[in-house]
Parts: sequence; structure tokens; C-alpha cells
Amino acid sequence: MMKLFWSSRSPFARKVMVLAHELSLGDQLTLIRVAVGSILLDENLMKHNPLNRIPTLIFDDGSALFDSRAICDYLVQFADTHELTCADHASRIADERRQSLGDGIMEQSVLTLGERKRPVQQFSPAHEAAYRLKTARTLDLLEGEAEQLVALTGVTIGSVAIAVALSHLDFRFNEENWRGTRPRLSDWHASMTERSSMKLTAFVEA
Ligand SMILES: N[C@@H](CCC(=O)N[C@@H](CS)C(=O)NCC(=O)O)C(=O)O
Repeated sequence: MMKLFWSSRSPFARKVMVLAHELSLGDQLTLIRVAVGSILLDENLMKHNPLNRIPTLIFDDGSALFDSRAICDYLVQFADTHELTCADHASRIADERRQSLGDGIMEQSVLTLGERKRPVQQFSPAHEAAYRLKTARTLDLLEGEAEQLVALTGVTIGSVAIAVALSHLDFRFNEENWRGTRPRLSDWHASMTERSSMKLTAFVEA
């Protein structure tokens, strides 16, 4: 049984859990809930991952694997399935790029939330604006590529990353109404949220 340092608020942790459910590995992971942030440190987590980051996966022998991308790659290997493996080199690279775009949106979201938590004298409107602009541009790019997402046969790590990043925008940035100018991406996301892997891992403020 593997353990996963996790939070029901973390998009990166949810990406790992959605993939785990897609691979029928959900019950192989025992979740250890932890509350962390860039200045909210958890000594127990840091014993395993000095970077204080979730998700962090702990194996039976006590060794740790961290960064959601590394954990996702490991889970696909562990599941020993070809279902989520891309057929050829070009589609694999395309999916790595999708994962980077999804992770990138999550990173901008985490940075924005951190910026907004700063004391008012330290808050930087320029940083906040840049984080939101990068997010908007990435969403515009994905809207332009929505047909490629729709055309994917089955889920991939990249499509999971994008779907979770969009659900995290709904959770934390609902007022931005990302769907407003992105109808195709919105339709694709709606179909992803029907999957049981997404339903079983909903964000919860806890
Ligand atoms: N690149 C990392 C990012 C993970 C990340 O930023 N996690 C946040 C929570 S969503 C975290 O652990 N923050 C605590 C910290 O940075 O100290 C990944 O893909 O796992």
C-alpha cells in the first residue's frame, strides 16, 4: 500500500488521484491529509520531501517520489497498462505539452492565491495581473486546440492535467468566468467532469 501526502484543495494532488482512479489504482493509495503553502511548512512531510510539496508519494520501504509529473509517470508504469500510453513518439510529446499547459495553469493559480494571501503592503498587483494574463493566454490557446482534446481516444495524463486545472479555476477563480469566451473548451471540460475519476476527487475546502 502506497501513501500519498495530499490535500482536497491541491490541484496537483487531484491530478494524481484522477489518474490513479483512471488506472484503477485509487484503492492502492492511503491519503495523508496535510495543509501546506509556500510559508506553511509541515515537518512530517519535509522529512520525506524537503521541498514541503504535495503530492508526495511514499513507498512501503519509506522512500519518496514527488512532483506530480513523476508520480503520474510512475503510476502508469505501475499499472502496467497501455491504455494511457500514447501510441507513438509524436503523440507522446503532444501529451507532455498538454500536461505542461495544464500544470502551468495550476502553477499560475497557486502563485495568484499565494500573492493574494500576502499582507496588503507586500501584495503586488503587477504580479497578480501577470499570473492572470498568462492563465488567460493559455486558456485561449487551449480553446483554439479544443478539437484535438475532443479527438483524443480515452484520457491521457495531459488531458487529466488540463481538466483538473480547469476545475481548479471553477473552485478558486469562478468570478473570472473562463468559459465565457471559450465554449469548445468548456464543452470538452463538461464531458471530462462526467467521469467517475473526476467525481470521486472533487475539490473540498477542508
Ligand atoms: N510541480 C509540483 C507543484 C506542487 C505544488 O506546488 N504543490 C503545492 C500545493 S498545490 C504545495 O505543495 N505547496 C507548498 C509549498 O510550495 O511549500 C507538482 O507538480 O507536484
